[in-house]
Amino acid sequence: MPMIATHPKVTTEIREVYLRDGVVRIPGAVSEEWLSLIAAMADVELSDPGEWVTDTNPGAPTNRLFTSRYRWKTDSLVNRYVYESGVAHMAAALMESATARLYFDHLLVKEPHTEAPTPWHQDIPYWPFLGKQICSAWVSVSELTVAESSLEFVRGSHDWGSYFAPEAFDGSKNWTSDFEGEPAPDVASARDDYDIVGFEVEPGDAIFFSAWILHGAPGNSGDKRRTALSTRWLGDDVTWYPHPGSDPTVTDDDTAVQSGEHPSDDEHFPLVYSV
Ligand SMILES: O=C(O)CCC(=O)C(=O)O
Repeated sequence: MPMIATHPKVTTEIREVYLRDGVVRIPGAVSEEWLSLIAAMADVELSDPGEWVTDTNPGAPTNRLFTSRYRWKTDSLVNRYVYESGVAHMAAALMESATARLYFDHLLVKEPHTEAPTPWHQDIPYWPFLGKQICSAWVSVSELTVAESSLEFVRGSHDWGSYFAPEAFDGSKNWTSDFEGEPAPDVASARDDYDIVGFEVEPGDAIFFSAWILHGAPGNSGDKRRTALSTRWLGDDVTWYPHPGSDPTVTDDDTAVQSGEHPSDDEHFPLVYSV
């Protein structure tokens, strides 16, 4: 039996739910001290955005989804969060992995009264990896209902064996003209046909979910900003798979890792947790 990570917050029941449904909420996963630091970091990032940003309505106080990625190398708070918050360790334990490497950090701010939903999608086709042990840890800094844009999932869809073509979050057809995968199903128009689970969250709860699960979020109908910090984790079985339509932030030009190999590249995908 290979060694796998264990963590006190990842009980057998929680791990089984994650493996069966593709998603699980861990209450109080991240301690309170991080939350105000993340909220303050988001304020700074909104006024002085980093390199990998999407923004549906720059400067606006409503109707705006702002995202910023790959800041663990340049933002000391994000770097400390990656290494010290404990989410890498929990991700490894949930995935039944001995290790967790960081793929990227992702700040996702949805301003109050933002109508546009986050479209239903799978993460894996956007990413230059294959493997089952790959997940996100999405942490909200505030209390949220689904109507305030917490996340929803199609339970069990991580096991469908599907690979859906990436689409841009701003509603344009695809985020590149070149992509792999079949069109994603229109879950929003046929919700009753799917086993949808949504999560209300308290500050510091983490929603861990497989990169293979279909998920989305409604707009933010509430009066407060929705700030979430998601980190993306690679476990033992993950292999490098750059392909048409995959995330251009780290490509074959940046790494010596060859297709089909585990991404043992500490410069780009640092080993954050190991048993
Ligand atoms: O925060 C959101 O609205 C979307 C999050 C998401 O789709 C993801 O983290 O993969």
